[in-house]
Amino acid sequence: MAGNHLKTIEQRLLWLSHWMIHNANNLRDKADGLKVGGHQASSASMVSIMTALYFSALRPEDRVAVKPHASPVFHAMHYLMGRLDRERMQDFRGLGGVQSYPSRTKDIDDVDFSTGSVGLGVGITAFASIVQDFIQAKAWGRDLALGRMIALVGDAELDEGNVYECLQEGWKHDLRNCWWIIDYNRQSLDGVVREGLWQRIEAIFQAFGWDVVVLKYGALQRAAFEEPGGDTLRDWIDACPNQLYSALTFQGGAVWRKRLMDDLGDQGDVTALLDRRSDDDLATLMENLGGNCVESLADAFDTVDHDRPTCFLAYTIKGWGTPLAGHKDNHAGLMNRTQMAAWQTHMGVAEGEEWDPFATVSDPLSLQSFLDRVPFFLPGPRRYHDDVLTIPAMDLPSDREISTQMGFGKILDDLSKSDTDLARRIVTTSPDVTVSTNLGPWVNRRKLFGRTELSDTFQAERIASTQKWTFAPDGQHIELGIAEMNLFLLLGAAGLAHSLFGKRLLPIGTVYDPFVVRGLDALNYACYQDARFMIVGTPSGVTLAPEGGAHQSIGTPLIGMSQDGLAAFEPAFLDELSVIMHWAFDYMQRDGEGDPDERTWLRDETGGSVYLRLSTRPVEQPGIRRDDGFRQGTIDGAYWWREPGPNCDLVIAYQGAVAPEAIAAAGLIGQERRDMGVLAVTSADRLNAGWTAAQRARSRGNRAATSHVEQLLSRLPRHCAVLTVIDGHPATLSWLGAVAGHRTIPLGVEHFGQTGTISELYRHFGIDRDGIVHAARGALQTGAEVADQIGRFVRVG
Ligand SMILES: Cc1ncc(C[n+]2csc(CCOP(=O)(O)OP(=O)(O)O)c2C)c(N)n1
Ligand SMILES: [Mg+2]
Repeated sequence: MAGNHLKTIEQRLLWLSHWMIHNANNLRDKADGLKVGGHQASSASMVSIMTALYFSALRPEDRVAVKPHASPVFHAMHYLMGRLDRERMQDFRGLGGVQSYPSRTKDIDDVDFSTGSVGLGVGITAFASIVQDFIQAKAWGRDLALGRMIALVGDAELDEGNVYECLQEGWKHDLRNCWWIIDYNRQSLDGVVREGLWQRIEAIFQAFGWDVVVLKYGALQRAAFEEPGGDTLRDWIDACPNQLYSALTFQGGAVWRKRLMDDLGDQGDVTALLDRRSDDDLATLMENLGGNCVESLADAFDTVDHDRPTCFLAYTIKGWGTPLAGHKDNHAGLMNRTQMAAWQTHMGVAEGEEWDPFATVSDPLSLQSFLDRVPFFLPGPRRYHDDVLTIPAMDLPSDREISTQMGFGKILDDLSKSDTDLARRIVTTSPDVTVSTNLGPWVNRRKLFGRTELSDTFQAERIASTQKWTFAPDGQHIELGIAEMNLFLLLGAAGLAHSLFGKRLLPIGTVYDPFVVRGLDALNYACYQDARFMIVGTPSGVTLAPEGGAHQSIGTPLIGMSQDGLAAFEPAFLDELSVIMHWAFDYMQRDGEGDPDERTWLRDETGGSVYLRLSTRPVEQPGIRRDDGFRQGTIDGAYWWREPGPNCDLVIAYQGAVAPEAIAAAGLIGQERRDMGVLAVTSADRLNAGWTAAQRARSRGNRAATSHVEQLLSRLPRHCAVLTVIDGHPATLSWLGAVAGHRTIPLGVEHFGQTGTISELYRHFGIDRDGIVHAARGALQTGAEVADQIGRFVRVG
């Protein structure tokens, strides 16, 4: 009975997913005449797998990353369950409609992981499982019911390197409760995959300790193999090249028969086996691969009675059950109107009933009562919450001279000594740069996470070392290998813990700043899913000096500015860093449910993740400032280090580790120009975001909206020049002049890779104090000339 329902659901999902794509491309008004797209063939390939999974195997604690281009099936499923309205279905890929690829933030149905960039959805499931283990091993997390973290994977998706990076990391962490179900349709976007890929897949997964379950034949095929001549048919199928199998599938029953008769027809039993079937039945038989057979799939899922990571290699046909089946060009292919009309008849859907979830269902009441009892859907949407943690005051180290990286380590070390909820919920991680990014003291106290205890042999052997490397279930640092993709996938998973598992974590990752780029797409997806974490890029810029030109970061401040969902800071002093970290722990916990775009003109209320770009350069500290103006300015992105006077004709605006240069240069110039100002920028990102947001708000009628940077700069005289300086790309700050119309001289770094001492490199790039003074004098001179010219022009005029 359940089997019948599964078959009915599978056919309903096949129809609805294809109809929503057809509607969007052929029936709905298309304002700009562009193709809408949607992947009918990729969806068809997955309907059986998703039916067996969601309607039979899954339990509410399980989580699934759905292959991006199976999004129509995913939404059709929620529509069938009555959890998605028809309007949104009709608006597939439209503004406010269901998304092209499942999205946690933009879709309203119960998406567990946003996918779209292939490979990332696969990887995050492994890290979600590790996070789940991390939580359950803690006193505060014991009540968590462990679920399976499941990825639905396209076979070509396995070309993405991050998949293998994550396999290796999973093996190190004793990964469990993780299933990857490969839609082995042997087609990618462009063509047909190489022969024998399955052997490579099997070997690789087994090498990393995974069980591999191959689902090659469906129930019909297995039954046929039992008939006389069945062995021969199976051998033929096994030997058939992927391309040929696809081509024959596309051509249908008569061509299948001819080819099989040509190859095997002189063998009496096989001929009889084929003769017992009509062309249509023969096509159905040949297309009845394991991954297109709900019955076989449901059985296979049901048989797993352990928590070992498991890879299901499910043979499927791309475009299964449709006229697109098997064609090598079907990835972006869509049924045309004529094909759709014929297919509608074939599917038995009456005209006018295309959107009816239960069209063609012979016993709707029985199906409804089955759907009402599907375990996975029973509890409703699974978006959880957890209490907001109180943030204790943070003590500041009193060093007279210290770098921001060192200060970060000390602040964390202080937290590690405290017995607070906040400290208990912090999880740190780093791609093999734990010690060199100053996480060491934290790890010494809070230990590494491992499901089983593992003591530090060096300690046991009494060999002197500053670092204790002890693993324990209550450990709070997750050790990662070098792969930066894994870092951001883990931060993504841990940063969603409150929503996925109802247990809040405050994840902090450290990485060498240039290698943010190495994990950028995973960072983007972590933010896109509204995961909450702190990422610390350190050391950064050319300031890391002799440590290596090849480790310099130039563009990361611009990444910090342009990355949605990430507030980027680059403090220079420790009191700034402490204010920012305190604020960040709160910002990371703000309620961001729904789409942050939609709710407010300043993202502040919705919260997000935080990026700190730090440095190893020891900087003399100004003493600890505690006044509200300083605090608020630091968080909003800037404050006056030196207030400009009424006749100010020069402002030096700096961000980050170049602070001593900017301040010293101002000291030199300021002797002649008492009114000059120095703007300490802690976050070009927040300054800029406030500026554009205020403009949008004003254009929407909120005339009072004004931003922090506008308030800071609008008081400067019109002729004042703004010199900006940063150890990073000058574009980060060069826009400051546009805020209130001031001429700007942007200094920074535009070339990569030269080693040297800090002073050599700063001089080389003109961001040392002399370089700043020189550029400022030039600007002032030009400024005077310009003013003079304007004056003359005015006089002449
Ligand atoms: C990182 C990334 N690169 C490229 C694409 C474009 N793209 C979308 S689907 C696809 C091919 C996927 O083939 P497969 O995984 O086998 O899925 P199938 O459609 O066959 O089920 C490609 C290249 C993408 N979505 N993400
Ligand atoms: Mg494929």
